[in-house]
Amino acid sequence: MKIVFATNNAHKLSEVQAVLGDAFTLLTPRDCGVEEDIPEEQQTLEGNASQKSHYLHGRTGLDCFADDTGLEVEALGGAPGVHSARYATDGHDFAANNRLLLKNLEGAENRRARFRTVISLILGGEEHLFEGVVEGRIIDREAGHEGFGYDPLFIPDGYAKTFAEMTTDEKNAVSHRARAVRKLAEFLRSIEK
Ligand code: ITT
Repeated sequence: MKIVFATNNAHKLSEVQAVLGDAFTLLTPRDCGVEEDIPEEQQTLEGNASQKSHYLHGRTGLDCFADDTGLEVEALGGAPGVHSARYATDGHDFAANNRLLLKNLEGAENRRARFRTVISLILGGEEHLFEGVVEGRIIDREAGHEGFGYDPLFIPDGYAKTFAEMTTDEKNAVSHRARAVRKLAEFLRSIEK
């Protein structure tokens, strides 16, 4: 099955392709002639995922899905949350975001955090939402070079290493995104029958 993934994030693309396997061919916005940034201006993950999938569907008329993800830190009242990409700066500056997160958690005893992914799928003009969550904690210095974003600071519950110290397959065994994508895949397989 061919489906468009409304993302400009190459890390997300490879994680999602690894979960979906060969039965699904993912097309990027660029593959469909969409070169511009896809807008995400809402105040919730659900709103942003929905805005991105609707935008791409509007531009191409194709079935597509989008992922919006946030890191929700308990001691910071759920921040950076929907603002995860632009926590420290206007751009996607992962290093600056991680520095700011560590600064804001200095001295905090409660390091609990969760990643939450919301996927919006537009299929035959109708929208379907899927969610994936992983609970864990934020450590006090970066560890590992795999993955992206906040991965060097996040250890999922039941593990002794960060997402950035894991292979893609190890991260996909427990991650927020993989959990949401497995729900998406199950839904797509069920309607193909
Ligand atoms: P698209 O909107 O093009 O899909 P994006 O990078 O803008 O890509 P999001 O708005 O969903 O995606 O992501 C917000 C930020 O959250 C992202 O820039 C990373 O800093 C962080 N993030 C998302 N998923 C992550 C993951 O699996 N591990 C670590 N950080 C992640």
